[in-house]
Amino acid sequence: MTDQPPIGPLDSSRVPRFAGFATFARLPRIDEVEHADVAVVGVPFDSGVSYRPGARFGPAAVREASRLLRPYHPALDVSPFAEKQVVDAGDIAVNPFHVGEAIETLQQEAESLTADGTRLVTVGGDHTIALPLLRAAAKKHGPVALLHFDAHLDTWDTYFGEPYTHGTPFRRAAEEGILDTSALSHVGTRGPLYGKRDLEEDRRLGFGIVTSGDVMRRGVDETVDALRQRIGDRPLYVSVDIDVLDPAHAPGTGTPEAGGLTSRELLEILRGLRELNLIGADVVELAPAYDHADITAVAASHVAYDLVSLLALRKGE
Ligand SMILES: [Mn+2]
Repeated sequence: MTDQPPIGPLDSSRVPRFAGFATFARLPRIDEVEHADVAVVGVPFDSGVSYRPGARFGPAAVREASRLLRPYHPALDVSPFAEKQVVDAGDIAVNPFHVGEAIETLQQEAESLTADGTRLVTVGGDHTIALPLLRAAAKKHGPVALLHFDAHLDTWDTYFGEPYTHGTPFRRAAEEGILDTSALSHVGTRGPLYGKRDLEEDRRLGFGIVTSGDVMRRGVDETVDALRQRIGDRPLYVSVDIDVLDPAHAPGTGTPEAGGLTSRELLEILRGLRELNLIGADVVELAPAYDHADITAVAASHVAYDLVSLLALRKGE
């Protein structure tokens, strides 16, 4: 056992981790506390996917896999749940038959959840949800720097003529002026594209690319240094598509690409973001039906835990 006091009513020395309600990391529900500093919230929505569906079951799988998370984060030297009031805010229910309405609902719910200063770590759901989350973040903080971990650019224009899909959120966000175009980075990008123009258009929107191969060649520390320089003290939103990981580390996702990051590399890069001005984050595209032995769900739950821990490290709030 640790020297930390048990957090919340669920002391794992008395109630085993595999028993009880599956809130994220066995945290209290949002309606059980007066105020939340950080809320983990699910968005079970996958009506924007272009290939394998199933990310609507991501939030439930992350909650289940998160039972094993313990309250002290040694690499960041923080007990996030003791440092800040962290809660599970449940799921935001959105219309699975109407992408436009789902986006509107999600934006409103995100705005209301963050109205009192609560920071969100959102668990998707497909990547479509990043657009309304960024809109809500920018309404509060102005245009935000974006660190986007993904195998794909997600700056395509349309699919089948549709502008709101999981492959287009960052094109829309850039067009809407809610991103700080001096600090936009994709990390872990790889795999075939439709053409060279994809890269040219992405660059025109202001994005820099750190490919999965770049991370391997430069290593974590050099990668982190370059990202930190680009981000500075700007308000930062971090969006993690779990397909940034190699399919060996994340088989349970909708559009897998060979040659990705290891879960160790991803977590180490995230830990390198400590003391930046992180204002919100998401982890998306976990599709548990394609998972094996919870590999992807465990990875996603650890990513969410690291994002919560980074938010818990924020001083003076
Ligand atoms: Mn994506």
